[in-house]
Amino acid sequence: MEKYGYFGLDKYVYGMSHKSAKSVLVIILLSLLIGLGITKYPAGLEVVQEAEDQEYEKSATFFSLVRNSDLYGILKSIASVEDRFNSRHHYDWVFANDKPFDEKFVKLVSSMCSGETHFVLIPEEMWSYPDHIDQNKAAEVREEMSRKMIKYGSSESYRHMCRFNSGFFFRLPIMQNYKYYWRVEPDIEYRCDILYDPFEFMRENRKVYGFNLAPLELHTTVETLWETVRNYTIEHPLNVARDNNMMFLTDDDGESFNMCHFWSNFEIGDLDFFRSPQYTHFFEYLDLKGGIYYERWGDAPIHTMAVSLLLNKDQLQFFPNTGYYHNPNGDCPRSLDIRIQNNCDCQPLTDFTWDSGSCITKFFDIHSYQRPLLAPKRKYRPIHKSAAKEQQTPKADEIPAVPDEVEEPNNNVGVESSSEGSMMQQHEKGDESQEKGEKSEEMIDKQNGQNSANGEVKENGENKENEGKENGGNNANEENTEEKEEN
Ligand SMILES: Nc1nc2c(ncn2[C@@H]2O[C@H](COP(=O)(O)OP(=O)(O)OP(=O)(O)O)[C@@H](O)[C@H]2O)c(=O)[nH]1
Ligand SMILES: *[C@@H]1O[C@H](CO)[C@@H](O)[C@H](O)[C@H]1NC(C)=O
Ligand SMILES: [Mg+2]
Repeated sequence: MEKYGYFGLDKYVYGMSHKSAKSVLVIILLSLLIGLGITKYPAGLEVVQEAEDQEYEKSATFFSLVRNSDLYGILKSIASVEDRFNSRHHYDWVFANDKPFDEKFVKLVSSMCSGETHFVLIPEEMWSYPDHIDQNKAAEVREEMSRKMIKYGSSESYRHMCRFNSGFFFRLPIMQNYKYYWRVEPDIEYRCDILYDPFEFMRENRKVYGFNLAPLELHTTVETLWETVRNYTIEHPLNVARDNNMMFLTDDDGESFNMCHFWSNFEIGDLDFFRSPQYTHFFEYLDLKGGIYYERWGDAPIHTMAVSLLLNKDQLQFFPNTGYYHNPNGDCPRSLDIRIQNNCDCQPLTDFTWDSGSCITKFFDIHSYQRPLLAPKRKYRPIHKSAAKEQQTPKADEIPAVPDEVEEPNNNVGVESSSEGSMMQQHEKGDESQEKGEKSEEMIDKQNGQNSANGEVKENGENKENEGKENGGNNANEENTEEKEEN
């Protein structure tokens, strides 16, 4: 099985220059084969793979839902995506808006994309109340949530946005041309090179949903979502995958939602799944219950619950080490080797992946993946329940005493290469016993030879972090102040 990330890099780095030469060969061979009337190519013939790749490249696209006012934010995101990945691949980019894009937007944006661009207007039925929603009740809810100062609680358009992202973006006519999408929001950043092709990885490994960060949702926005989804699984048990990822969503065997969700501002997904009868059925059930408007169910928890229940858990893929950043959370490889390998310009102390407010530990635990060596070894703790307790005893993430130099190279958990030969090695036993040998981020910081000021920033961030446990990443940690100012 082919390894991705650290070991597989040469294929992606050094293989590029041969590509055009190969294409010529493919065309010649294909014409020969077609000329000979051979329709089925012999297995193992390299050109067959290459031909498939070319066809496949056309069937993936970046996707951004944006307003005209998001112009400069999305330009920044595009510049980063192109710089770190797409300038080598030229994938298409679809931009969708509930209002017509203006000329300046189209000009500036299309000139920055290296692939084909499409600017589409969202049909009204995909961006409005469904008939069954009582709009007066929805307005009352918005007022009440506004009084409670719940983020976006007062916004009507935010709810249309959540509904569109939950149930409709994959139904846009333009999206029918594609099998995979990669979602990009304004003002995001990739602070590392992405040296392999995640789309290609998704296809080759039959992955359906790729994610990156997994913070905790604001519980005030999803009061009845779990009960609704649980009812769905009871009423439609055949729709639930047998080897699902449900344990990611609950710490008490299904009784309650633990607020863990894949942060949907980054996602790489298989559109055919979202267009499938299973997902459609699931979405329509939730849509009918009205929680998108009567509460503020986000597309992130909706997608997360869908992919965690309707799919087998090996159809989900964690994509770390991209240096992805969406305020206030980011991924930054803690390993110096990986940062050098991927040309990262992120500050490892800003990494949220292994933070105590992150659910990646939980994901690794239930998948029995071994954590990267520099990740904390402590057990996943159900934070949402003990949030009050934790507030009194803020605790920095522990980091094991492993200097970068001795790190195993395949710790670059770019992606697992297969469910058997996983790059995420088997999960180590005895997490707790290792806690004593762990050290603070300040110490790791010193090992990496960085200045001590960064350690202080992290400490402040850690103290604050406990207040914002169930924040969906909304309460910025102080460590992110820098990035905020950059935006
Ligand atoms: N066309 C359009 N796009 C929207 C609208 N509201 C939000 N979006 C887009 O929907 C996505 C999510 O909206 P955001 O405002 O980023 O919401 P969020 O990520 O939950 O919160 P922050 O990024 O912290 O503000 C982004 O790509 C936005 O550009 C809208 O009214 N119209
Ligand atoms: C779940 O189903 C039960 C039993 O039918 C019902 O009483 C309850 O209201 C449902 N919950 C939600 C949130 O729809
Ligand atoms: Mg956003």
